[in-house]
Amino acid sequence: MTLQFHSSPPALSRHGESALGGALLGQQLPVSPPGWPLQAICAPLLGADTVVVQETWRRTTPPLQGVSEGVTWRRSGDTLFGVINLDEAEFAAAADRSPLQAASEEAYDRIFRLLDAQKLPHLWRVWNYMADINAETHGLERYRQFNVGRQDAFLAYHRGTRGNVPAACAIGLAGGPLSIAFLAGATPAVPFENPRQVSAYNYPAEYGPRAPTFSRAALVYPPGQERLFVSGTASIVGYLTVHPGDVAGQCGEAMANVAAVVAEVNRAARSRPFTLDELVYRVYVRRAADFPVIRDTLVPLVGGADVLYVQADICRADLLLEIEAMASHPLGTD
Ligand code: 3EB
Repeated sequence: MTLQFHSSPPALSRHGESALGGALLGQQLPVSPPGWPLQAICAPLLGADTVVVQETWRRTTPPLQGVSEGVTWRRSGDTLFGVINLDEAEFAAAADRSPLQAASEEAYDRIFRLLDAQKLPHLWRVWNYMADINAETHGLERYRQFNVGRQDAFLAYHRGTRGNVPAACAIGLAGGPLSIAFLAGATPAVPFENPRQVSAYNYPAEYGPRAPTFSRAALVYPPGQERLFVSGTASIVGYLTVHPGDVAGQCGEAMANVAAVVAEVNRAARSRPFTLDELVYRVYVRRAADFPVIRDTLVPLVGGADVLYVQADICRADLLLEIEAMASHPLGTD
């Protein structure tokens, strides 16, 4: 598995031959070849080509692949990448459960059943996208509905909901299905928290009836690699949003959080320390007009790093951006 970055225009059939899976971002997305788990993230790109494949998870052995309960997946050795898209319209609202909550729980239930069947219990990294993430329906913001459904699935499948939880992001798009991509393996991910922030799974109830189920970062160990995932990271200190309305302030604070969690990771990294200029970043920008300020704030902090800017909504209405990142180091097998 290696990381391929910013291939454009994407030649999907060529990628598909050697890929475990990937993510395709942009507004007019081509149809992906069948059997290839490719998460389509339909959103405007800022300052980049109209469509990119940001990451292709390469496989080293012929893939096992399938579609299980709507989860499209490929597996190479003990690493599995999958994507599930669910249309909320197919989920009836109940008095105590919105369609998004029901769809979120169902999506994670199906993912956990697949991982149980594949005997790959460890969820490493999850990418969650949903429409209208800040809209309030059924008396609750939709992101919070998602958090209830997600946590119920973790509980139903006897997975911990604090501490040992995957790295993740949860992002709002203009429309489309609930879309969840994930990477899983046979070895546990090593989770990390940020000393500047309250763990998301310990957020107080004012942020929703159920806390979000994710860790701030994770180290995972596919064969011959030490791979770092930094979860979606925003301008939150403790559990409070800081610099409301100040996009440059939020950008600096979010990067301070990325730096703090990477410093935590580096206390445990087995390969060598991860540096901020070697990470591959995806930055979600709520208002397209803020892109130049965000880019000008970020570039001095990340040096020559690869950064993809995507217009999307963040899971708190007062957050103007969110930054996620990843990197991979070779690791001798000892
Ligand atoms: C935060 O720190 C910002 O619900 O999976 C970041 C990463 C955020 C992941 C998730 C949410 C999630 O709370 C939001």
